[in-house]
Amino acid sequence: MRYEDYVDTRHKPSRSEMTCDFYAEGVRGVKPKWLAGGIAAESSTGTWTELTTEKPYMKKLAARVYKIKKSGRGMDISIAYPPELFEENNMPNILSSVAGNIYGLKEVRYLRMNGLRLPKKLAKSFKGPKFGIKGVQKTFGKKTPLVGTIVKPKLGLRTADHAKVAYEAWVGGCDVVKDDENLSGQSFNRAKKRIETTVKYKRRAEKETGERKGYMFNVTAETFEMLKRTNMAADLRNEYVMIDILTEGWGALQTLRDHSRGRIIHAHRAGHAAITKLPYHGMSMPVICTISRTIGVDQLHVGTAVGKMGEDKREVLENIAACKEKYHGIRPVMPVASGGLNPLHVPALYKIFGNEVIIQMGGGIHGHPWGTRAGAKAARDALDAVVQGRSIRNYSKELDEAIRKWG
Ligand code: CAP
Ligand code: MG
Repeated sequence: MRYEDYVDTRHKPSRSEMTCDFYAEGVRGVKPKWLAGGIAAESSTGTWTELTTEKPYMKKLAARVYKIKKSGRGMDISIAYPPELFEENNMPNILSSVAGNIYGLKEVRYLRMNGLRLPKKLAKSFKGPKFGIKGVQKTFGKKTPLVGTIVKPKLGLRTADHAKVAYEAWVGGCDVVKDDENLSGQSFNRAKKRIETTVKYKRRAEKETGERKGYMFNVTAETFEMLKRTNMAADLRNEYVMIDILTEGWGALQTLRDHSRGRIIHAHRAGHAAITKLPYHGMSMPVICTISRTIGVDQLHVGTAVGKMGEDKREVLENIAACKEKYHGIRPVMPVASGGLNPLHVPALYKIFGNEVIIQMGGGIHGHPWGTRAGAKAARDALDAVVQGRSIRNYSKELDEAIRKWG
C-alpha cells in the first residue's frame, strides 16, 4: 500500500476501532494527504515504500485517515485503527504504534496527539482505577474536597524531620500528606525508614484528631524496587502509594496497578510539560489523563489555572473532563489541584473543581508565618469556609495571617 491508500475520508470509524486526533504540520512541499497517509501507515501496517511481502488478508488492518482539516499552518487529522492492531492490556504497545515513529518522520515538522479514544473491549482489557473518586471519598468519609500538602523542602529533610512535618500538617487539618515527586530513597531519607516513621506519626495524628489521614508514599523507582516499596506500604496498611507516571513509564504503571495490593494510586505527572507544553507538538494532557485512567490510577494532577504551573482554566477543565467523563464504565479519576497554591486560591479552585478534588499546598502551608500546623489549619479553614458559602476573611486567625502574607 502507498501512503495515500491509508486515506479514506468516507470511512466512518466503527465502535470497535480506536481513534486518534492529531495536529500535523509537514515540512515544506509535503502534500497534506500524503503526510496524513504516511502518519497512518507508519502507525499501523505501512512503511515508506510498497512491500512485496504484504498479504491480502492484511488490508483490513490498515489504519484509515478519515478526517483532514486545514488548521493554522498544518492540519487536524483523525485516524481510525482496527483494534486487532494492538495487544490487549499492553499500553506500551499501543503507544509504540500511535505515539512512536510518527513523531520522527522527516516529512513531519510538528505532530501533536490531541485525542485518544480506545474502544470498549481494548479499554476494559486494562484494570482501570480500583478506587476512583467515590473510593477515595469513601476512604475519608467525605464528599467535599480533601486538603493536602507536600512535605517541603522537597528534598533534604532527614526522615524524622520529614515525618514531623507530616504530623504537623495532619494535626493542623490536612487530610493527606504526600512525598514530593523527586523524593524516593535518597541517603538522607531512605524509603523503608520513611514509610515506617511517617506511618507511626500518621497513626498518632489520626488518634489525636479522630480523623482518617492519608500518606502518599512515593514508590517511584526501578520496577522491582517499586514493588518492594509498595509491599512496605501494604504491610503497614498505608492506604496510598504515589508514582511519577511519566518518569516511571507506562509499563511499570501497569505493573504497579497489577500489584498494588489494594493501595490507592496517586499519580504525579512530573515531566509531562516536556510533551504537553507545546500546542503544536507532543501529546495533550487530556491524552495522558486517558492513558493513566485506562491503566488505573485513582488520583491525578490536572493543574490549577490559578497557581504557579502553566495551564489555563480551559486546559484544566479539559483535563478534569478526561478524568471524569463517561468512559466505558471505567471509574472516574480524582483530579488533584497542586502547584503554587495558598489558602487564598481556595474560592477560585472550588468554582473550577467543585467537591471532587484534592487541593494540595506545599509552600502555601509550610510558608505560613506561624509554621506548618497553622498553615494546614489556614488551608483547612479556607476550604471549610468556602464549602459553607462563607468568606475566607475573618474566618480564623491562622487564615487571616495567610491572607496578610499572600493577599
Ligand atoms: C507543588 C509541587 C508539585 C507541583 C506539581 C511542586 O509544590 O509539590 O509537584 O504541584 O505540578 O513540587 O511544585 P508547591 P502539577 O505547592 O510548593 O508549589 O500539579 O501541575 O503537576
Ligand atoms: Mg512537587
